[in-house]
Amino acid sequence: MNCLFDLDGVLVDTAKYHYIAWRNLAQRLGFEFTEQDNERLKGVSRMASLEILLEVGGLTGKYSDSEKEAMAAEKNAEYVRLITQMTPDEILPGAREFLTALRAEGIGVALGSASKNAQTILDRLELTSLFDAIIDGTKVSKAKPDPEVFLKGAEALGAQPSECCVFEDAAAGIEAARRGGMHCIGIGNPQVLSQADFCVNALADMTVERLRELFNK
Ligand code: B16
Ligand code: MG
Repeated sequence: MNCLFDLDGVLVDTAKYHYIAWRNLAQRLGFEFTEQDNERLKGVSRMASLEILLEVGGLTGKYSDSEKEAMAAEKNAEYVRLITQMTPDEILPGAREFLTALRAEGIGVALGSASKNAQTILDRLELTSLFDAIIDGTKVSKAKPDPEVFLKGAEALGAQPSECCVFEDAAAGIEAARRGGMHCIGIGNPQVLSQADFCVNALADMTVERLRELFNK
């Protein structure tokens, strides 16, 4: 048995930092970007996020590729400034305890995140040593709901997809797990994450026993 974890929304809430940096970019471009708009960016890659932001501002098609690269770089520079201030206090409830329990049982643990900043975040949270493999936005070419990130995670753990369980907070991530042939546990609203095997509010509600039940059913 092996576990694959999404990062933002599962182990830590980085969405609030993405929001600050995207909102400030929108402000410089002359429009307002709300927290509700930001919901659409969860689990979405950086460049796809920029396209959504430009759509919100009615600016789709107004900029060249190099101008968009520059905007994304500007946003990322601010985001990186924010996440380098993070501390282990920001780990979401139960995450460290669950990862530690999995390792104690010899269960493989990998990260499957869209973020190109995942390594910085895990280091800031002092979680890196709890992972056997880290697959992030620097190692994949296809964004969720494509299963690439999770298939690479399974491969790095030396496991078949059917021997893996994905923990995800975004519908696109659940779909990626399903398309990869994996079990999947949703973190959050069961109505939004209806394709998951089951949902919990947070990793604090997970135990190794509950995971074993899922695999034995
Ligand atoms: P970066 P996840 C995702 O992380 C975030 O949910 C999403 O909002 C962000 O745009 C994406 O990472 C890319 O992040 O700009 O740092 O490469 O949920 O897949 O862990
Ligand atoms: Mg996420």
